[in-house]
Amino acid sequence: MKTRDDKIDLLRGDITKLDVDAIVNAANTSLLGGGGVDGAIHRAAGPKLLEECRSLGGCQPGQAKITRGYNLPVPFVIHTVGPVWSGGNRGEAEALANCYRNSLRLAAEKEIKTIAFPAISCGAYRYPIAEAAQIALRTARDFLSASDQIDKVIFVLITGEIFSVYKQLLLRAG
Ligand code: AR6
Repeated sequence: MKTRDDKIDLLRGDITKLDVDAIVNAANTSLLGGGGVDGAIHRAAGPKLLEECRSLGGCQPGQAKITRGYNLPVPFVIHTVGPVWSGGNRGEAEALANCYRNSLRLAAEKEIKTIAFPAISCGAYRYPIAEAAQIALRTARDFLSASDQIDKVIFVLITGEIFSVYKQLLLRAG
């Protein structure tokens, strides 16, 4: 039987190159594109992604919405909006956990089996990496323990620094 950690993988690289059922975008509340991983996803998906995003009416921090993947290798993109870090006393941890939880719930609803996440909020939104990585891993583990709907969660980290933080946390008994 697979344990929940057999279902979690780490990968160093560019999430737009991944061939899974869905990749998650670290978007902003407008869902109309931006820099970082959001910019990379929109560039790789092409203009039809923006067109579909326009119809979604934005997204609040912690929520998740789904679109098709267009020119990306994936059939689906799940767009979520992380919290902007502002010291840690403004509900940032709960909002970040909600991003992972609601993305996984939405994926399960759509019968998505493999899903890849970037390090949500760890770029322009300045969330401290170690804390954000802990929330990402804990929320994925909790979800995978409670449900069999998702086969694989891949955390795709573009920088070596963030990759190492995740790796150390994953190696530690959860
Ligand atoms: N693949 C994987 N990870 C990536 C990629 C990529 N191609 N490109 C960047 N990262 P950020 P946020 C990493 O800033 O902090 C946007 O403008 C990056 O190194 O993309 O949630 C949105 O429109 C970092 O570790 O997202 C919002 O306005 C992580 O992805 C705002 O930025 C997240 O960094 C969201 O900020």
